[in-house]
Amino acid sequence: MRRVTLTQFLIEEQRKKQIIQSDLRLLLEVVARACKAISIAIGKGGLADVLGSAASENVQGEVQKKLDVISNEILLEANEWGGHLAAMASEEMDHPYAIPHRYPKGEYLLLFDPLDGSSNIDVNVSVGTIFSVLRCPEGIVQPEEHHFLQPGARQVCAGYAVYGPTTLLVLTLGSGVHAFTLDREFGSFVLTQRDLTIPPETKEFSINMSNMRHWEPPVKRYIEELLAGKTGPRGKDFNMRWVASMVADVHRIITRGGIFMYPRDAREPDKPGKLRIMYEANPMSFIVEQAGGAATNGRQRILDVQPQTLHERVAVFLGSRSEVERVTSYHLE
Ligand code: AHM
Ligand code: MG
Repeated sequence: MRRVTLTQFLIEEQRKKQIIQSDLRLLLEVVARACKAISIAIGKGGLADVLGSAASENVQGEVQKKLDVISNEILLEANEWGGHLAAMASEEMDHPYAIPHRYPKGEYLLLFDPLDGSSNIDVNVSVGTIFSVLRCPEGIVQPEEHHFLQPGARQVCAGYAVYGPTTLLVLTLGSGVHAFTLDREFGSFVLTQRDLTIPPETKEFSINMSNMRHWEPPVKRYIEELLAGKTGPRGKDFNMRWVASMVADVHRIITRGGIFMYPRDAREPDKPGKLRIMYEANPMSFIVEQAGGAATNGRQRILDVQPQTLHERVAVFLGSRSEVERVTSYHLE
């Protein structure tokens, strides 16, 4: 097979489909380079002083890991100077990050979860970076928080990197989902899978079962039916997997099917779930839909939800279409 690097892929897409302008291409290449740098920082582990907690909390009151802070810095530094962005927002920062005045500004907004699943970092399990690109509303030179609050359907592109046995970058520009593997010797991302598709049927589900007592009735009903296996209403046995890194769980689903759920629960009744719409749910839903799957909050397509605040949370059901439709229909009954 001809070896296609990320750069070549993006240039060819631009020629064929006219879907990537050169500033968007620059943006994606810069994000990919930042993911490479994060991958290197993570890979050093105990050899460098990067493991463990930083002495800080993020806006959600979660203790930040040193690598959360390092990854956030890497993404900011890589992206602030290129002239392709109007502003950035991160799960790890209270407010949007304005592009410093000394640099030119562009027309895109970049949002990211710099290190998703970072509670796994000290135990050497896969973690990742998730990102989403929106267009800055026309005529806005100093974007504020409300300029980011666009429904996920307006994303221009989205992607994630998984730092696992290999480092992978998975991307959608709204025309299929493609995976690139980091060739560590050459230092470049190489296209290894084109047009990933999620099988519509599955026998695998992904949820943190320890929260079962806090779930709403439709989720309890759905999971109980899966657990009943062959002799239950579903007539087949299901298998469960939960890495507790959304990137790793979603990547498994993109690869071999399944359903991923983080429902709202009674622990924090005023918060609809744990995952954040702007940094996690929207980009992953865009990718999953582009791979032929579905993503809802139990009641509505996630990409149609109008976010009200930057760090808003949302319930998430995504993956193989038939399962997402079933659990959504239980909520609507
Ligand atoms: P994070 O962005 O702070 O790492 O939190 C998000 C992570 C997801 O990757 C994962 O699906 C979920 O939290 C796991 O939550 P739990 O520990 O409740 O199982
Ligand atoms: Mg996260």
